[in-house]
Amino acid sequence: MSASPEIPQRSGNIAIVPATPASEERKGLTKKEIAADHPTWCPGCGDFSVLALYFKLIEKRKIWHEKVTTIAGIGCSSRFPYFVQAHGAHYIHGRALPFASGISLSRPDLHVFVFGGDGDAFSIGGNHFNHTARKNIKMTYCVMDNWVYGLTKKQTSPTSPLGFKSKTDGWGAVDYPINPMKQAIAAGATFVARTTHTNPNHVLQMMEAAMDHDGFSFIECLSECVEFYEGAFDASNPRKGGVFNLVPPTHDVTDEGAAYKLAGEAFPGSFGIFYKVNKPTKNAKEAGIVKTMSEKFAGLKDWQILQKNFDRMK
Ligand SMILES: Cc1ncc(C[n+]2csc(CCOP(=O)(O)OP(=O)(O)O)c2C)c(N)n1
Ligand code: SF4
Ligand SMILES: [Mg+2]
Repeated sequence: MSASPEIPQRSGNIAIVPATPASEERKGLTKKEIAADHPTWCPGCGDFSVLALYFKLIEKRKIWHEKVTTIAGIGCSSRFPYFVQAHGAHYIHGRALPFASGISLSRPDLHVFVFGGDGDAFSIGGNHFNHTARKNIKMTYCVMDNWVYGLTKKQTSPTSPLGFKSKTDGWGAVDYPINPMKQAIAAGATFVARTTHTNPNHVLQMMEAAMDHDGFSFIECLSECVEFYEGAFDASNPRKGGVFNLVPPTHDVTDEGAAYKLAGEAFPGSFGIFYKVNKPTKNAKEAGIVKTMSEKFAGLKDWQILQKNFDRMK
């Protein structure tokens, strides 16, 4: 909790970010400046498109190298941070969100992006998803849903549809899939959107809106695994004879029931923002506690205030 010259400090709910002097005006980073290793995904994998749009977002929104924070779990999609030349972590399978929570809560000057797959998010990481959403910790979680475990070569995932034949369900999947949009709304996410890698403009739009949201923002981005689930999303791709329907303009994004109803539409469903409400974040609440305690125990060092608290618990 102690002040550091490099890390902006909190004052109540407001992050104090040092302004860049006009003389130091910087240009947005180019893809060349932000791209790291050549992505090792299979040719044609939907994940390429999501990465390209993340680069576009960084360039368009002028997120500087030292502010880019890209976190992931394990999976093909979770290789994401390797390919971004900036700060990031490829963390433990299913545990990207708690890791990202620590960064978000301690660094109010950063916007944390988390990328990962459907297995990472809803199998092993399912509990973390629910708890991070309900705590409304400020970050953007983009789940690249391919309806399969790609990295481990075709096992049934929690979003695989009934009947999907995989190495773990040779006769076809028998378990009912989860609906990521319903799960996010029910868990308490305050921004819930759906997009698909085949519509780049829409992906960028959703990433921007999610980044601008003060809270836990969730995006389900359909991202085809051409190796183990080819054609999964053809019905949502007009170039493959499918339909891409936007959320109707009459939809009220603050109406939880209406959002839940949209989430229940049969595939390919609608794309866009289903749900968005403003609720105090854990970030703001914690900052408030830090401020109150610092005032109450003025003169004490941060660790002494913490020690007092621990002593009370004995
Ligand atoms: C604790 C642990 N359990 C299992 C694995 C094996 N494993 C690695 S990735 C993965 C699932 C990946 O699927 P998904 O999250 O959908 O990502 P995708 O590869 O499809 O992008 C599994 C089961 C692991 N790495 N660590
Ligand atoms: S296995 Fe599937 S998800 Fe993984 S890189 Fe290849 S196409 Fe993409
Ligand atoms: Mg997957």
